[in-house]
Amino acid sequence: MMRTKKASASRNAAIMSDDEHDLFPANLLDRLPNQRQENGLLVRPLRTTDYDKGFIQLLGQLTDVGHIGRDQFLNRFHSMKSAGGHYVIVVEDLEVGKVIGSSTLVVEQKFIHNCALKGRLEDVVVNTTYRGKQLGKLLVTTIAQLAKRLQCYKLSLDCRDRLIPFYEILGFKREPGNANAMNMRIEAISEQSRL
Ligand code: 16G
Repeated sequence: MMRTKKASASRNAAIMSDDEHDLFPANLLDRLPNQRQENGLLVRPLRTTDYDKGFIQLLGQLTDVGHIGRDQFLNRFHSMKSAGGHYVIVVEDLEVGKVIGSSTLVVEQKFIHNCALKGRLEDVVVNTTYRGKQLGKLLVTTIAQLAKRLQCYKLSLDCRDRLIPFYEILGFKREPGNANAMNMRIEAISEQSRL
């Protein structure tokens, strides 16, 4: 089933209730070259109601998520929204009303490169039962196009070694002499001191 983008956008606006909010303006995703709204799949910003559409469970397929209650989810959502620079996108299977894929663009403000913006691709995940449908590619290319639209000067990521070929095909490069991601794992902090 193919819909026009305009019809689909207004349809989605129409079904949003008063307490339903997008993390960022949905029109930032309009007319991206790769934007796809077909086969009952919709790419859109994360919404407050995605807690009930399996968003947290989906992230659990990427890494440890912990037990996140609705209030915790909504607090983090609103804190990201007011901070700005956080663009979490999801793919919803409209037929079943579930979020089945997600990826995030975090935009960092820099002084270097003439006060440039740098994008980081984070938390790319596709529900295991939907793999093999090029949804990972769709999520990554949508973020790359959004980073371009927001005028980031580069987009970086870190990933499991086995995924390097996947990201290379999508245009990421291990730059000679500049291809190391390093981590310092920090011990758990108490609930009170967490932001
Ligand atoms: C991967 C993800 C990163 C995520 C991390 C979680 C991409 C491109 N990379 O590196 O965004 O935060 O896994 O792993 O999606 P962790 O729980 O070990 O930090």
